[in-house]
Amino acid sequence: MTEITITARPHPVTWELAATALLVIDMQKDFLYPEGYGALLGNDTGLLLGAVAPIQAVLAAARAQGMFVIHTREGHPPDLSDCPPTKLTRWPAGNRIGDPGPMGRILVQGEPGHAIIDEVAPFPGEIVLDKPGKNSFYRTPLDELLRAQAIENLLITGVTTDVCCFATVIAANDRGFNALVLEDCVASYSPERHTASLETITAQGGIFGWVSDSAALLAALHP
Ligand code: TIU
Repeated sequence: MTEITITARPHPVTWELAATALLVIDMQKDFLYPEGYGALLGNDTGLLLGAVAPIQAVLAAARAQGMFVIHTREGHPPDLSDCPPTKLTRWPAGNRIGDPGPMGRILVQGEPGHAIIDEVAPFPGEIVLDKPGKNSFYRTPLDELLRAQAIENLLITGVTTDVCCFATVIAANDRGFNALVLEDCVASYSPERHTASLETITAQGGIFGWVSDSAALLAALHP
């Protein structure tokens, strides 16, 4: 048994390494490249690119430790059968999930834009979960997979801070998992919402979880 202590706010955590998993959320071309879903929603995708190198460093460290690593991808099958009408019709026709774009159909599984960017591509054997919603537990086997590995603690990385990462932290908290967000390994289309989400997570003594960064995790893994 190996415990690690990670400097974090509102206070440090000491976690069993074998009970800690790394979640890499939705690092897909559709969110990070200027021709995909994120851009179609009116966002500057360049704001997300700063998270790539820190995630690479954390992935390398986690893999070296044999940590349980799970990647997620937001998207829908080609028939959009699991896409709620509310998610489909909230934006004007031509700017919708399933519409054709430069990277294929927007947010559709198997299309080029749906793929995880090469820089943080899953290794063979790592789990990749397709999810139709923002929260990574919704209509995925994530809960069962974590419990099967006796995972209690989640390190949260990926995009975007205030949407899929935030939704996943809130869901993890209700399901009895600890969640710690590595703030340089998550990014938002809005620096203000990034900061506000992290502030909400750590408020009230850590009401939803903790916030730390990649340097603190690497220091904890290699004291
Ligand atoms: N729009 C936005 O910020 N994010 C999403 O729609 N999905 C994820 O965060 N993955």
